[in-house]
Amino acid sequence: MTEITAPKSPVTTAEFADEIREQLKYTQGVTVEQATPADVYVAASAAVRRHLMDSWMKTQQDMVNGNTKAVGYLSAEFLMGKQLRNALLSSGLTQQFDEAVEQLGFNYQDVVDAEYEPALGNGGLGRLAACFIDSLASLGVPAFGYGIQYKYGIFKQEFDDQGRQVETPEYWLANEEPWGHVDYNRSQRVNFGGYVADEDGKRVWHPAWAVRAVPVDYMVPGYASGRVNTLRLWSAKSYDEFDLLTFNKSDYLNAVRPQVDAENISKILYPEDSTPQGKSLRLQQQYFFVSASIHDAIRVFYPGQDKPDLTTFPDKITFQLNDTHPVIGIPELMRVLIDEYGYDWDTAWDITTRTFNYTCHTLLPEALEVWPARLIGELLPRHMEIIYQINDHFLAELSGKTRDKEKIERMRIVTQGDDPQVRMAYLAVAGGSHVNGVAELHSQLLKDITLKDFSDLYGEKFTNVTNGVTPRRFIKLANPRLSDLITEGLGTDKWLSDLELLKGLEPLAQDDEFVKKFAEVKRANKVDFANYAKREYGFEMNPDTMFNSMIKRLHEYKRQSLKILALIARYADIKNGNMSADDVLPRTVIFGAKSAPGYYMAKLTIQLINNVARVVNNDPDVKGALSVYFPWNYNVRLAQHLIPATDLDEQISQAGKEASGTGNMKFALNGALTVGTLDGANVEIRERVGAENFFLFGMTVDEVEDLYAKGYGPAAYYEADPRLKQAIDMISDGTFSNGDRNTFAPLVADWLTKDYFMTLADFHSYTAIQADIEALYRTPLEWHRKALINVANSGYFSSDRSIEDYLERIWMTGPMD
Ligand code: 26W
Repeated sequence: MTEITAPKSPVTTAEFADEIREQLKYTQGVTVEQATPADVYVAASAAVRRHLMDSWMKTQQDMVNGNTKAVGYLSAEFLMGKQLRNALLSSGLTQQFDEAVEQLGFNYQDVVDAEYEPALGNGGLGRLAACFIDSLASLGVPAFGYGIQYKYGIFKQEFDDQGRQVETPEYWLANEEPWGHVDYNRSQRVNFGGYVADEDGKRVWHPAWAVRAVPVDYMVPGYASGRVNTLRLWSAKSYDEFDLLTFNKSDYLNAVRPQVDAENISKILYPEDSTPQGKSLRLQQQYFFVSASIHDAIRVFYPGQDKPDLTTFPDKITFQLNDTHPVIGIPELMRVLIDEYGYDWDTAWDITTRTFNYTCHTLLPEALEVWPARLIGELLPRHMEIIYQINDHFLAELSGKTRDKEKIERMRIVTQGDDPQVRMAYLAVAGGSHVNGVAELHSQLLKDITLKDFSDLYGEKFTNVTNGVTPRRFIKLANPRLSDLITEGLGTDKWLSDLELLKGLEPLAQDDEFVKKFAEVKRANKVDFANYAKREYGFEMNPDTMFNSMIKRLHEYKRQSLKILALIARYADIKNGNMSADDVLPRTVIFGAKSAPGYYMAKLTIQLINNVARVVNNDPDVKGALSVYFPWNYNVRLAQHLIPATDLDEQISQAGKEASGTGNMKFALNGALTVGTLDGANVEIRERVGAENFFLFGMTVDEVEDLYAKGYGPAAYYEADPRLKQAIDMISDGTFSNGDRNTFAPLVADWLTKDYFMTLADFHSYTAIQADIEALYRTPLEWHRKALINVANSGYFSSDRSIEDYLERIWMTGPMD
């Protein structure tokens, strides 16, 4: 008997079909006959929302009336992915929906496809935030996600006829969006600019302009918890008022400028991940959503109170700072407490430091945001004063802790000199209770290197929470076949809310019949993906080849270049006659990656991949042995299709550079094997699934450090390895650029002279491990056995476990009663 714990359907198919008809008629004003799939999508979404409404309202009431501390997850990005199927899953309406839609005369896939993906994030950090709010709701923890409703999400990626990335705007709100509820009655005023004056012994901020932050509320339904939390994304609106003084001076255009500019604040998501641009608009965005969120939390938790006792604020809510982007919240809460509520400095500081915690998501020093004090001073003059004061207090505190003057200098929150800079990560450590990295190795490196001085003096603040991913979206929704097989194997579907139960599959890895079923699931998923790729991209993929994927942002440290060089070397093996096409294990290599629009090397790498794909796929000599595809516009939807169909996953960053990775977890949970370095969460995945079930290669963090110290010369590797030399030479000689030797010259020059991420040094071990990979793949039963062992041992990488770790180590709260 299989135990089913999934939410039970509240209505029959016929009833749900009636609800859709009602929505179509009374909200949208169309008959079923007139309706398009997009109409049905909107109607069905509205109908599901109604089913969630009671739980949503009750959750909000319980949150305010109960005494369980809430979590406020402050994040500039929430990369949610499509909403409908997830909401159906949580409300137990999946089957009713599928059947009702068919009854109404529609194809359910057309209806689901009508949903536009809200792509309000760049990559890992934004998707993690989305997984975390899913887990918070599923665990019944009272929580708000707070962020920005950007009008334009991450750009849409296309490739031109040269294979170059072209960015086009992603106006996801062009069509009706049934999930967000715009709540004009709960807006907040956010001020900017102006000056600060001394008045009655107090510092008083006189802002120059303001925007109206209007909340757009999204339901975050928990899975089998009966709870529905809120994701509150702020949208910027202008105020209907203008500066009469300026206006009377007959300078109309300047008088209305603030109104015109105001709405720009939430217009666009910055497409940079890792290299902050220090742009004024970005700081405006950060302050905008953080200020609105802090005031919102006070409104929610002290309803109707003019003089709330905010010394209890840290008992009501704990704010998690998702990277440095919301760190301006620290001086903002100080300002609110001191200027708006009259608390003294020490009380305000005590409240503030007990309210905030900070998660760092990077190891790249250039990704830690630093703002010019001049810029903060112009936009937020009162905050800049407070930051200087925090800096002074902090330096005083430090001199009580150490006599090491140089150390104290290094730890300044505001640097000295002509153009002082505010280091947001330092401000976050000083102004919060806890700091965490996102994988064991990353947290260790933060303590040893990036934030060493801080960890020396404030060791107790530092902790680790290894990332995780939601099994609801990334197993159940993305991979229904595997989900059914897991439920069959375990005799229960409880694993969806307790992923460690996957461990129960481990004995089944010794049962050849079960392993064969598991292999059939993979095979069927590959056929599905091939069909999808044909339909969406016009690609012809052969599901009888190994599907080998590398999907992630394009960044030098992630080393897509290592993959492409190895691929070219394999291509050359066949061309040279060193290997016959028949001897090669047939592989389909699939890349998905966006590059920051201004990141020259990354964009050139995209162009190279596309051109290698063009040459390889059109070469009859390698036909059947090797093909390369680069589906454009990689997003959550594509990930959900590709991950379940992948045999081999690439996690090949230079050791010590990838903070965690979360794609690696999604792949392992979907029965792909990983080829990877000892970096980020790869280390923990390998530990759990077993070294014999993971393809490890490359230098370790220590070896990388030693080689840097010794002096790294990439040219020597080029000279020493004829396969590497030939691969690079083929790029130089124009094989992939119609004979043009200049196109990829900057990449080649970089590899041969700098190669900061040591792609060349790891080339040999990376290509050597391919023999093991291919040998194993030639014995399918053994391959799939190992893949199943990966699934069985990856339950730890559920975001439910991550959230439980946050609750216990950082937030000190738990589920509502
Ligand atoms: C423009 C400034 C900036 C700087 C850093 C924008 C975005 C970032 C992010 C921190 C980049 C990011 O997404 N980091 C990724 O976070 C994931 C979730 O913790 C990790 O799994 C990835 O390893 C890390 O690269």
